[in-house]
Amino acid sequence: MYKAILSLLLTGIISCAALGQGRSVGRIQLSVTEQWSFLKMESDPRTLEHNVHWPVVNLPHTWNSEDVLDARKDYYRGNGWYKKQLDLSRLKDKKELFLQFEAADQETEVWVNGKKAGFHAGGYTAFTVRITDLVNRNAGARNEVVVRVTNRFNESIPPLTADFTFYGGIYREVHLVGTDAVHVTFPGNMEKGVQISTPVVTHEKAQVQVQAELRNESNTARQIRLVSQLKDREGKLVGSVESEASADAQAMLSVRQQFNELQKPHLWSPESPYLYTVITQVKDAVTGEVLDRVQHSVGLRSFRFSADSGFFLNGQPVKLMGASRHQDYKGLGNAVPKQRAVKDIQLLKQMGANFFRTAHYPQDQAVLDACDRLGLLVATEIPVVNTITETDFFFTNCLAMQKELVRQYFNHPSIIIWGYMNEVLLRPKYNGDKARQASYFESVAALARALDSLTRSEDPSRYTMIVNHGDFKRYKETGLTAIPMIVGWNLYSGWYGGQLSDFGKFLDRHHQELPDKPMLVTEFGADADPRIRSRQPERFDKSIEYALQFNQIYLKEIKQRPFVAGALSWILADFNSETREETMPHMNNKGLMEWDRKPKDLYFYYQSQLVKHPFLKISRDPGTLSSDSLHTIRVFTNGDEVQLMVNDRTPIRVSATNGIAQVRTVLRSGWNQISARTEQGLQDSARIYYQPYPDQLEKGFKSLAILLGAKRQFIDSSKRHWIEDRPYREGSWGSVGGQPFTIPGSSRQSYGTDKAIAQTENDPVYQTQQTGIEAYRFDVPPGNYELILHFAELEGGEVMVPAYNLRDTSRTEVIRDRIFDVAINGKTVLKDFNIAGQYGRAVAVKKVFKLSVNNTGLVVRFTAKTGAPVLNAIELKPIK
Ligand code: GCB
Repeated sequence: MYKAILSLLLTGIISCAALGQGRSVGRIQLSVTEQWSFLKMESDPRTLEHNVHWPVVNLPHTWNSEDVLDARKDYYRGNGWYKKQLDLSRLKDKKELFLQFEAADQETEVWVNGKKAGFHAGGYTAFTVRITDLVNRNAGARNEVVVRVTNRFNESIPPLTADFTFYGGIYREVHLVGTDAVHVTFPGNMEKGVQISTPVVTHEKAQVQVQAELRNESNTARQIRLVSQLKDREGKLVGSVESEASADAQAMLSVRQQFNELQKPHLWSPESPYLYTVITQVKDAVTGEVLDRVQHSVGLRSFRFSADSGFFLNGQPVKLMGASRHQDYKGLGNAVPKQRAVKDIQLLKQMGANFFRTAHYPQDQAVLDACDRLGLLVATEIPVVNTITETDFFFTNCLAMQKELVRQYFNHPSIIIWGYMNEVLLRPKYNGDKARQASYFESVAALARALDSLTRSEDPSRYTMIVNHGDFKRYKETGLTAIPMIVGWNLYSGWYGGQLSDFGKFLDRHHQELPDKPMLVTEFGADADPRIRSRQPERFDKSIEYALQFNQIYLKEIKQRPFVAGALSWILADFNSETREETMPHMNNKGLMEWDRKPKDLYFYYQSQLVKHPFLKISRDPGTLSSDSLHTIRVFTNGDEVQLMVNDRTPIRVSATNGIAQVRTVLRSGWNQISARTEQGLQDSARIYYQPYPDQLEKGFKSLAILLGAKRQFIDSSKRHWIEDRPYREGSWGSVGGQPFTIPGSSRQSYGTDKAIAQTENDPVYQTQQTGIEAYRFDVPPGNYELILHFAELEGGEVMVPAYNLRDTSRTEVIRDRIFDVAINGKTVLKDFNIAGQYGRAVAVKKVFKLSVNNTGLVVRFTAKTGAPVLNAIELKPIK
């Protein structure tokens, strides 16, 4: 048999743990990821009269990796067609043939040789189609598979709306599988495969059970022997069990087995993710031939949640701390190779996390395998997000999806929670009709009850969860806090609304009003655009400084409360959400890392809070600039104090508060050498480039780039650092008159707009503005200068606010005429300037002037004709 395995590997036959199936020998599994022909078109290309060229693509594939970033307010949601000739030569001896799709988003129809082979609804779980009777096995015969995938909106399939992008395509792998007529079933909506349970796990002993579901596709009954072996990590046999059964013709068969109790088992935990292996072989009872063989990892652990004292693993209290992950990646969309996906789990583990949420949908099996292997506890879920459709079709699809989730991921020891709803009362329908709304709420509760009881009956060993947004009363009244075993809360006090101090109060309210319900903080986070920095951080400014403050307060409150079983930062990495605007259009940038997984300071902050070993890291970020030489240096550490050395000066001691040792110290212009060390001898060093901006514009000053109406700074795509404006002071520079632009009626952000700005990749340059400005003055020495004025009309028109914006609704801004003149040193350079009239609204407009200035300094004057003059940003630099 070993020889057989070896030759299978040598001939390139892939046997991997796809679909939670484990490795297989009796069956053959071939990867079908290369050289598919693909067409993105609505109509069926097979009905076209003329020939069309089908470009070639490899899987994983999505057709949306680029259009989700373009300036258009949508992305292609329609049909994509894939076709391929199947090579069956290696499967000649196999009676049964299947195509396995690990996932395709979101409705998939499969034809083989022109005949319909199957259909699947839902973009995140796997499905298998039987093609045995559709293929032609004659030598040289062509077997063509055609797949239609569509990601169009379908009110019967969740997710309906959400703060992420519904990329279309076959974005995970596809396999061709050949089996004997008697085989283990494929876990899905209808079948269960092999399920391993561990009903008893203590430090003293463990019980391991196997429940195998088989199918006999042949017309004759077969006598089979099911042989299961339990091996330890070293491959040593520690348990074995055999059963005989008769498999009726064309029927399913279920066999339950139990190994002898294991004594003193190795338990699985994040610190010690010890995995046993269960190998299940289906043999012909008469000949002994192996008909099928599947293999699964098994982790032995016991766990429970308590409403008072949190989570316990193997009898010990463990605070569950980690992050959620969306599956997309810069440049790839959701079509992410397995290795890349697994890297995320390694990064999470290196962050010190022990907990992970596959928000908001089932993720690649390779990701869950990595959690098993590396030691992360997991909450997984189906994508019922924001809203539901009150139809049988929708309910049926939700239930089928949940069944697929539980059955396909059943054997992962890392999984402890099955979720099934996220913020489903976020923007409840029928706000104007309370009676209708009450019946909608009843439908939501009915769906929740159905999903909950299905989940409990499919898997009594794990917990169920509903995840809510911060409207405590609404979820309680609707009954959604009573239905699941755990309530998850997504809390953004001090971000979308309210104060940072409301967060702790909310946690206490849960404990008081729902004293029997275990709880998790399933989301918390603040936008963190690494290009935005602030010396006066505030809510919704998108600065790293505010996000750090936000996370410091949240983590402190979470740690203080034992009844909070755990918490998940939103989110491990930035992700695409096509409908978003703001400083980074189309992106949700609450990530601890950027979209390409470059860590932000937030990631290092989490390391300081979560890793168990001594930790020290100097922030490499350029931070904010100032006009004096004082710069803030930030060091992340789990020690109490660091010794900081700047450019060979005498080291200074800086104490760390809540994970951060921070000091304002003098830096020189240009490169600075910083090193830090802890008492235990841990060291880090960094080179930081620092360039204070000039207060007085003396001869030889380099340049100034200033954002008006802003309390934040911005580093643009060419690494230019824009600073915040200030009122003019004699002998210096600054604006005269006016006030910062604010969104009419917005309580969320105190300056600037949330609209994306067209014709620029540097939106923040244009998103703030001084309205009613009278002049801008630079007291420059005589010479030649380049002056650039940046404008954008920020006011007016329809603003669609996506659903994630919890409290804000879409708004219509008044359209007002705005016409003004601009003069530089008395000379009119823009006459009757009408930004919206000439360029449109929310469009970047740049005006460049070359000037010669004598000893009068430089004055840009704005004269209103209609409405108030505005200026968004200004740049000045001396030229030859
Ligand atoms: C939420 C949602 C999540 C969003 C997040 C946000 O509550 O569950 O899908 O992405 O807030 O960033 O607004």
